[in-house]
Parts: sequence; structure tokens; C-alpha cells
Amino acid sequence: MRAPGLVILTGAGISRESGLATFRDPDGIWAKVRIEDVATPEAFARDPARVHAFYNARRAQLRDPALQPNAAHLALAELDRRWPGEFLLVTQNVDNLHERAGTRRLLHMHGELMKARCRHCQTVRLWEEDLSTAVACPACGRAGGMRPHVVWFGEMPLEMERIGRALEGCGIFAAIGTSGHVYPAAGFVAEVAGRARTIELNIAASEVASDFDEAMLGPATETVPRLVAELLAEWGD
Ligand code: BV8
Repeated sequence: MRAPGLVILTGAGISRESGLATFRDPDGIWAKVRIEDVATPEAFARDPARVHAFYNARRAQLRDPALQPNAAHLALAELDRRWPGEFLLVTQNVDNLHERAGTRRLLHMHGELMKARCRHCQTVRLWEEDLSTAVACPACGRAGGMRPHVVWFGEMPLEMERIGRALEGCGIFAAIGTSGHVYPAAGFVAEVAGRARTIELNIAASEVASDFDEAMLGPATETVPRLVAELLAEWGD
């Protein structure tokens, strides 16, 4: 029998054990800064320097060689390599730990911290250094328009059609390390409920836990390798 289509959704919890803060845990990012001040288009229009400083600090942390993918990222990369059917890892995270772990069939629905976009010409390119309004776009030469290539609140997430197609065809959906607070990502499980096996991997029940058939409670570095081993034992090559 053909392996079912597999869609995995990850959130900040999968990167927690690599040393990156989550958003809504007590020590999380939103305990230190307000969304309205740093993660909306209005905030960027009002005070671009403040928004750039917020993302420059997170980009600098991601450049730290001590910050590495963890066992959960690595297990998902192995699952991607060995899954014989359709596979898509949709991450809400803007860090680059999934690609550094080796995952190929990956989609960043909220953008990427190590990329910048020009608001004048829309060119997106790898950008690992600080950004500011003084930076001129290497493509069109105009300054003042470079922004982090991330999706802010009130902006449309990326590649929603591709995500929709993957959800339509999936037989197994797992959400890992996400609080189920932010839409449309938090609504994906409801889209597939009833026709896909749905599993939530978290250290605590998310806000949409009741939409899932199954839960695996514990840190991602323990639960994800366990889920990957189980799925590959049943369906692997
Ligand atoms: C949209 C990128 C529509 C940037 C992010 C009013 C006005 C405008 C919009 C809205 C509104 N009301 C509602 C909305 C919709 C809004 C929304 O949902 N708001 C919330 C606050 C209610 N959504 C949007 O705006 C989205 N866009 O709706 O567009 C549209 C339609 C037409 C035209 C235009 C637009 C866009 C939202 C994207 C925002 N960008 N990130 C950046 O990183 O700075 S959001 C950010 O928070 C993440 O990307 C993620 O999506 C979200 C939630 O974060 P999580 O990843 O879940 O992390 P969190 O800290 O919350 O939870 C961590 C979890 O890990 C916990 O469950 C914890 O238990 C677990 N955990 C911790 N440690 C571990 C662990 N698990 C396992 N192991 C561990 N060790």
C-alpha cells in the first residue's frame, strides 16, 4: 500500500532546545516586546529602526555557531529523506535550523530571518547581516526599502495555495512545538480532521489540542525521534 501524504507543522517549540526563545512561554519573546511595536507593518512604518533592531538581534543570535539544529530537526530531516510518499514540512519558524539539519521539502510560511526583501522591487535575497533603512537594495539600488523577509501580523502568510494542496492530499498531519494561537496555521488541523491521522507533539496541550486524535507529550528532542521511528517502521523504504 502506498505511504500516505505526510504534512508536518512546526513552531518555535522545536527550536527551544537549540537555545532559541519561543514566543509565548513565560521567558518568551512576547514577554519582552509587544507584537504591536515590532511585528506589524504599522510598527515598521512608525519606527523602522526599532523593528530592524529587533530582527538584527535575532539574526545575530542565529549566526552564533553555538546555535545548532537539535535531535528533533535532525529526525525530521531523516523522515524527509526516507518518506516514500508526499512530504511537506511547513514551518512557522523564521530560523534556518530545519534546512541546516538537511530537510529539503520545507516551506517557511512566515518567511525567513536570514533573507531580506526590497519594498521597492520585491527582490528577496539571502541576508545574514544587520539591516537598516540606510541599506541600499543590491538589485534596484534604492535605499530605505529593505525589510526582513518575514510575515508580520496582518500580512498574508507565504505559499498558502501550496500548503492547501498538501493538506488536501495528506493522510497524516503532525504539529510540533506550536501553541495553536496564530491563524491560519492553527487552523490546519481542523482542515484535515476526520480524513487524516492527526498528532500533536508538545510539552503541554496547545490551544487546539482538542482538534487532534493523538498527543505525544514531552520535549521535542524526545518525542520527534520516537514519532519518526514509528512512522518509518510502518511506512519507510
Ligand atoms: C493573516 C514571523 C490574513 C515573524 C509570526 C487582527 C488584526 C490582524 C490579524 C489578526 C487579527 N486577529 C487575528 C488575526 C490573525 C493573526 C493572528 O492569528 N493573531 C493572533 C495573535 C490571534 N494572524 C495573522 O496576522 C497572520 N496573517 O491572518 O493574514 C490576511 C488575509 C488577507 C489579507 C492579508 C492578511 C500572520 C501571522 C504571522 C505572524 N508572524 N512570525 C517573527 O518570527 O517575528 S507569528 C509567530 O507566532 C510564529 O511564526 C507562529 O506562527 C506564532 C505562534 O508561535 P509558535 O511557533 O506557536 O510559538 P509559541 O511561543 O506561541 O508556542 C511555543 C509552543 O512550543 C508552546 O505550545 C510550547 O508548549 C511548546 N514548547 C516549548 N518548548 C518545547 C515545546 N514543545 C516541544 N518541545 C519543547 N522543548
